[in-house]
Amino acid sequence: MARAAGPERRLLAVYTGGTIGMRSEGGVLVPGKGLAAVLRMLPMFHDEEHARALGLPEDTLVLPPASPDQRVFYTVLECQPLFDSSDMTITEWVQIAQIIEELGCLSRPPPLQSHYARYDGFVVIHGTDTMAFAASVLSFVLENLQKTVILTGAQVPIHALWNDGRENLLGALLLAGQYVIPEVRAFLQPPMKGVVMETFGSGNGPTKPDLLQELRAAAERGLVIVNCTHCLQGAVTSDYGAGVALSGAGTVPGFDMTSEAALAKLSYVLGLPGLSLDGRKEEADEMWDALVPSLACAAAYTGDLEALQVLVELGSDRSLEDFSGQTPLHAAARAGQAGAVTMLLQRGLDVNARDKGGLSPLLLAVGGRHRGVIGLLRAAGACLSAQELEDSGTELCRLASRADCEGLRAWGQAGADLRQPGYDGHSALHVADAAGNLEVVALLQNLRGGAGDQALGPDVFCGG
Ligand code: ASN
Repeated sequence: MARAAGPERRLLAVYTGGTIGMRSEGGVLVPGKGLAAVLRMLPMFHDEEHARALGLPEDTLVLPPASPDQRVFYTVLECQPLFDSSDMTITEWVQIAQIIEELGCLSRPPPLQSHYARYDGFVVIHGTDTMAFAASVLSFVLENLQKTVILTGAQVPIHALWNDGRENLLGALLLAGQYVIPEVRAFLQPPMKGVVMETFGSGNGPTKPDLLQELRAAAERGLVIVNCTHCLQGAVTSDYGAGVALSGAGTVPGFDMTSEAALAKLSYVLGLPGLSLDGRKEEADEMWDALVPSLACAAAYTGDLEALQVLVELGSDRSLEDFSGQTPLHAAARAGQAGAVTMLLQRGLDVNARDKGGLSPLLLAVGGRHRGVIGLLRAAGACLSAQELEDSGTELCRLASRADCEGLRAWGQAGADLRQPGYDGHSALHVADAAGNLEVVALLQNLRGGAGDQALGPDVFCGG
């Protein structure tokens, strides 16, 4: 952003609609015509004396002097129809770009010279509902922009007694008039050190070669560009070619970080004294290590096999344990996601891994009574530790007292000895018998007579 030079700055204010110029009709706000006439009557927006002295044409307004040696002149170009911006679509946003770039107002014949050539800067007066979309479209459509384009709007109409419109519009006119803020690409130029980009869906963006080339060149100059999704949930993944192209151009995937978090982290990292680009790479690796396992666990928990596969591949040469020592196999077992468990076992994840709380996938599957998953884990060699086998007695008694047959079956299938006494020396069978719960008694007796996974005694012994 640089201060604009010259005694006269000429702006085009493209009025597309929005609350800022709305009027009340039948108790509801609708787009209102004649914004220029309203502005002409407000001294903060028009210096009538100066306009008269200069003999300005009817359609030209001039701001009171903001600095002694510069005046901002502007023309309001009112579009037809005017829109509540929630009614605007890509067509209207492209038309705004066309107004700026080439022809003329939708309602007037094209001027001899393009608006882009005739004006020093542009203010787009737009409804706030979809302003963010309009801004995004313009930032992509107005290629190689060298002049300032500012979007503004309001929550209260400008002619209301109290309103935010006057300040917003005046701020936009002053900024566009007094400063040169070229397009977002130019944002990649020094002295910029880091940029957070917000992209679509799972981190996808335009793959136009010139854009990718700019990103690549900036990344090679040492600019750190973090790619975050604008979605509230989900993460930047490598599912789409459009996303992979951005990382291929040197951007750093922000995974599920919000843009705010990415900006804070980037500012912190870039602000650390004496940190070299290599140091930043290490930081990026740390970020990677912190995020991939958590994302893989989340995908395993929800049974999102596609995402899980990508993440497991991404982290193939690194540990997939998250901060709590949990692996994706723990998460899949806890949620009873048999498909994810199968995939992870095939990928060779440790079936008996313990998290920081000492829990194994098998124990978590038992806790959730996920019999299918218990079967898969046992077949892959999962077993309860000697300590767990010993401690299981008390848990079995608790289950028996609650007549929790599914829980008892799960423990039996996991290899627990259903005769194991609890802390007071009584077994689950004693508890069920004393409570007169015949169903549980029958179940425990039946399991006693079973074989393999259903047998009373553990058929697999683990050390420890
Ligand atoms: N509905 C209005 C619009 O987007 C909201 C506003 O401008 N404050 O046009």
